Order: sequence, then C-alpha cells, then structure tokens
Amino acid sequence: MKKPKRYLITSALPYANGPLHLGHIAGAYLPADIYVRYLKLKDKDVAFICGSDEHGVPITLRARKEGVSPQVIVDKYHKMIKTAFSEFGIDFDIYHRTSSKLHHETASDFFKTMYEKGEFIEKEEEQYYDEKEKQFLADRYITGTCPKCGYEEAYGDQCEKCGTSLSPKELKNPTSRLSGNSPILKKTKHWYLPLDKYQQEWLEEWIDSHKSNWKSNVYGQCKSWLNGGLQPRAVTRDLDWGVPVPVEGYEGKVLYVWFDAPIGYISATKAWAKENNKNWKDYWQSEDSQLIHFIGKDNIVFHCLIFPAMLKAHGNYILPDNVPANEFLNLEGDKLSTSRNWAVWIHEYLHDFPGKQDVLRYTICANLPEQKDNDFTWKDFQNRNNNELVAILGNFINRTIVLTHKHYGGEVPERGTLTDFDKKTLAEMTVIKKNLEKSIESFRFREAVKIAMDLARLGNKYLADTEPWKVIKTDEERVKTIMNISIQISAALSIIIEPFLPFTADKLRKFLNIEKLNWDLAGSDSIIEAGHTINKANLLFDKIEDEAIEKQIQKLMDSKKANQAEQQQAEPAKENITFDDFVKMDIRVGTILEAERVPKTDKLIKLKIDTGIDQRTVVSGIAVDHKPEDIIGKQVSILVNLEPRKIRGIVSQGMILMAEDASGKLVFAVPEVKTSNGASIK
Ligand code: B3M
Ligand code: ZN
Repeated sequence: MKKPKRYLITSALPYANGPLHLGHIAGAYLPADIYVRYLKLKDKDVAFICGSDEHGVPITLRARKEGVSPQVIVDKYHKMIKTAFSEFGIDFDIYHRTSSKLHHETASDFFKTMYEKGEFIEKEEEQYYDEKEKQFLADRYITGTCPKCGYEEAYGDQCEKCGTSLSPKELKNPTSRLSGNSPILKKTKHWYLPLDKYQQEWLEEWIDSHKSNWKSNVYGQCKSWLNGGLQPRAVTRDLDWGVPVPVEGYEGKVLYVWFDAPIGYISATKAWAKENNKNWKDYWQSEDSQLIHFIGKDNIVFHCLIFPAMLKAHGNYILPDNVPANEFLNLEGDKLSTSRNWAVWIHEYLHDFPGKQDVLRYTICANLPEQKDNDFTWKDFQNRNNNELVAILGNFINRTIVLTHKHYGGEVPERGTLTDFDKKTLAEMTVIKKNLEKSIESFRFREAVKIAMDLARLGNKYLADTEPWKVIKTDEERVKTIMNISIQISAALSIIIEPFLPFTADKLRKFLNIEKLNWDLAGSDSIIEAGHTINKANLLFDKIEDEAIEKQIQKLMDSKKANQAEQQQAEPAKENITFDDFVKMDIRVGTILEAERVPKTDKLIKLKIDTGIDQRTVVSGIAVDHKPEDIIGKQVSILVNLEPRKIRGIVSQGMILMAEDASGKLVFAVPEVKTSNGASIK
C-alpha cells in the first residue's frame, strides 16, 4: 500500500457493564495508544476512536439482576470506563457511546442501505423461547452443555471454556437464564448476512491477500473460520434493548449487538469530526485513509470477517488494513475473570498507586500477549519499576540533570571536539530510533519498549565509560562535551518514551524545559542547543517497596479464598428418614432475651430464649461470628425437644438452628418475617 494520508485507529468498544481491568488494557487499548502517540509525534493525521458498547445481552441481564433499566447500567459504567481510560493516559480522540442518538441513526441507516440493496436474506426459523418470560432466548439468554467440550454452562453464542462459537440450537440441555426453565421452540423471522456467499465472492481472497502483513495468530484464526465454511449469520434479534430494526413489520426486534457495535466506530468518528471541523468520510470512505482495528483475540471473527463483509456489502467504505489482535494476559498464573474478581481493576490501581500510571503501562507493555497468552505478576511489576525504570531510566536522567546543574548552573554547555566514542554513541542513537520505528510499525510493542529502554542503557553506559565526575578534576573542557551529549540523549528519550510512558515524558520535558518535539528529532545529534537552561529536577520514578506489593497479592488471595468458599460443594444429603422421624422434632420460633459469653471459651454463648412455651437456657457455639450484644432481641428457630445436655457446667435445653454460609460463617436460620414465639416450624 502506498503511504496513507490519514489513519483511522480504533480500539474495541468495551461493554458498559463492568469496570476496566488489566486484560482489557493489554488487549486493545495500550497497544493502540502507543501506536497513535507514535503517529501523532510524527505529525500524522490520525483519528483515534473508541466508545462504550452499550447494547447486548450481558447488559440487559445485569440490569435485570440489579432491578434497574439497562440505561442505568450503561450510564454508570460508561462514565466509570471513560474516566479510567483518561486517567490512565489512553488518549482517544473521542470516547463515544452506542446508546447515543447519533449512533442509533447511523446504525439504522447502515442497515437500511444494506436492506435496500437486497444484501440480507430473510428467514423464518424456530428459535428457543421462554414461555414464562415471553421472550426469545438469543445469545447469552440461554445456557446449556457445549457440544464440543461438554462444559455445562456454555452460552448460546459461545462456550467460554473451549472458545467455540455456538448457536443456541447446538446446546444440549438448553436452559433459559431468565426463568431457569427449559425453553420451547417457536417460529420467528430474522434477517441474515450471507457470509457464505461473500466467502465465495471475495472474502477468502481478501483474507489471503493479508497473509504476509497480518499477525499469524489473526490470519490463522480467519483461515480456520473460512475452512469451516462461513454460514449466514442473523443480524437481528427479538429483544427490546438495542437499535430498533428500521423495517416495517419488524417492530419489537433490534439489530444484533455485533451488527451495531462496529458501526459505533463510524458514529464515533462522525461525532469527533463534527466537533473538530473534519470530514468523517475522509477517514472512512477515502482510499488514502488507513483503518486499523486494535482488539483482543476473542473479537477476531467480527473484525476480520463480519464487519468487513458489512462494510463491503454497504459499499463506499474502506476495509481494515490490519487487525493486530492480541492474545490474553493472565494474572499471577490464572485467567483473568470479572466474576471471580481475579483482576487488577484500573480504577483501583489508580487509587492504590497514584501518579504511577506509567509503571503499569510499562509492565503491561513489556508483557504484552502479542504471540501467545502471557502472565502479569506483581513481583514482575515491582522488579520492572525498581530494576528498570528507577535503575536505568531514572538513574540516567537524574545523573545528567544533577551534573549539568552542579557544573554549569543548569545551562547546557557547548560541545568540543568529539571522540570516536562520542561519535559512536550519537550514531547508536539513530540506530535505536530506526529500530524502534520498525518495531512499532509492525506492532511489536514488547520489542519496542525494550528498544526504547536501550537508549537509557546507552546513556548510562556513556556516563559510566566517560566518568565526568572524575574527569572534571583534570579536564573541564571534556566534561562540557560529555554533558552536552548526555543532554541530547535525555532529549531523545523524552521523545521516544512518550508513546509508552506519556506521564514520564511530560515530566522529563519539564525537567529539560522543552516542548513536545517531533519524533524525527530523536535521530538528531543536537536536539537541544548549547546555552539552553534546564530546570531543577526531582526523581522520575521512586522505588516500590515490598509492602505495597504484598498488599496487592493479599487482595488477590482474598478473592481466591472468597471464590473457593463460594464454589464449595454442598455436602451430600444424609440417609432418608421417615416422616414419623421428622415429626418427632419440635422446632419453634423463639426470641433471644439475654446473651452472654461463656467464660474461658472461644465459641460459646449462653442464651436465654423465649420459646413461647417457656423461657429457657441454651448454650450455642456461635461466638466466633456473633457478639452477644448484637443478637439480643433476634428471632431464632429452636429445636425445643432435644434432650438437655450439660455444656461447661451449664444445662442447655435445646438447640438453635444455624446455617453455614460460603465463607464458613454461621448465620441464623430464621423465619422470613417476625413470627410469634412458639410458632411451630414444620
Ligand atoms: N463489546 C466485545 C468485547 O468487549 C465488544 C467489542 C465490540 S467492538 C465493536 O469483547
Ligand atoms: Zn466448549
């Protein structure tokens, strides 16, 4: 492809149904942000587009669970996600949302154009239907056993265990997630995108044409879909949350979330263009624009096959030039999971490590799952900070600035004659810059961040080899040259670390008293002129102590424990008893009148209970979880005809019924509403 005039860079639109975590950042956002910052430093014309994906079943299910409307859910998370991105330095040109009017219009028009061109096929088919809830069960409204791997909780659109993409009818033992009932089959009409036809006509050929410039994991996944043979895919749903299908007779149906969400990139671009006096069509409908989608691997099929098919069928649009999808980032050896709370939440990180965005950006970048899944650990985070950011980058900058102030009052000294070593060092700077460009332009960001650090390594080596702190005693002129060159390396660093460490680059520019500079200057051997005055500096990074790391690890251990407790299997049922056995037990409602700890024991509380029949003493082993003063007045269920027993010298007349919750805590088994004492429990 000839050099593009414009770049349209998108990051996957996160679902507005939960906060952002490390995995999101590593997949679609940090790489895109690095790439865009790089392009912008090169003065390229770039639109960096993102927004919240506010439709889809996970959102409606969550709203249902919380008893609020979907709009309440998306409003809450849209705000939260947007703030987290901005505070973390993911610098979109626009962060839009798919519940906006502009998006609804754009998606609706897009559908209409395709519809009018006759691109869809209409099919009447039987689909699962929940009779109780009077609703069709698409996608995640239904679970069942995966036909591939046997996982029992697979969704109607995908098995999260083995990753297979499914349709509801493939599930064994389908169950409605709304009512828990088995669904029936009922006829409904939908519009389908004929992917099989596109595969034959052009899609396969188009994918093949990208064999050499797409990442092998991306190309490989596309090929495996194509080899399986694409099927027509429904693009409408029987739901009431989403973009209404703009065709008469289709009331009560909406566009499939994966149909409208990628169009969200277009509507967001429109909103951005309007605010910035640009023409959105220059980015979407002009051959000299280059479209790149940054996503996680679970979104490959949508961005490499389905959305391109939509764009082409609609007509007028360019297709993505590249889709550099990442694999998954794990956490401390375990899959990230929202439901298991096994995650580093970005908003929590920002709170726990204020001002340290770049440390996390750096650690994630150094561990990006570019070719295969990779792992984030807190120990590595600490090491990267202490041994690399502090010891290499921070150290070099600090020495350079301190020495320049010490010997020259902060004024950059003139250079004298250059030694071969000086020349070699300056030449090395240019090589680093070139290598860095190659890595970034081929989406190898792990390699890129390492190369960027090589420049700081070069600086450290230069100082260590030239020893200005010693030479100052014998050859003052020579030190001027050394410090001038060190300042040039520092200035080059302020440019090339910007994509990765934007907060640090900003700080460094302030130290050096310079503006943001163009990328190409990083290859020059005199970026800052002699005579320029730099500012006094503090440290670029400080050490992260063990304590802070242990706290994070503890947090994770706590969620692991909570999960294990939750997953604890219920004990198997005991042997059957007869009804007569059961009625022998006399269980009543009672009220605790008095409660006091049994001295010299950890667990026992002595209770006085009004059973409706009498007032009696019961000794109960609940002191670990309950304080006597908290339970006075509480209603309980009490077995009143249990033979009295002496416990620690006290005669206990009966037993309180307790349940053990997931964490092992004892909770009272009590009547739902206040009931008169003495009422029988049967
Ligand atoms: N909302 C899915 C995801 O977060 C998604 C991406 C949409 S991009 C158009 O996996
Ligand atoms: Zn499976």
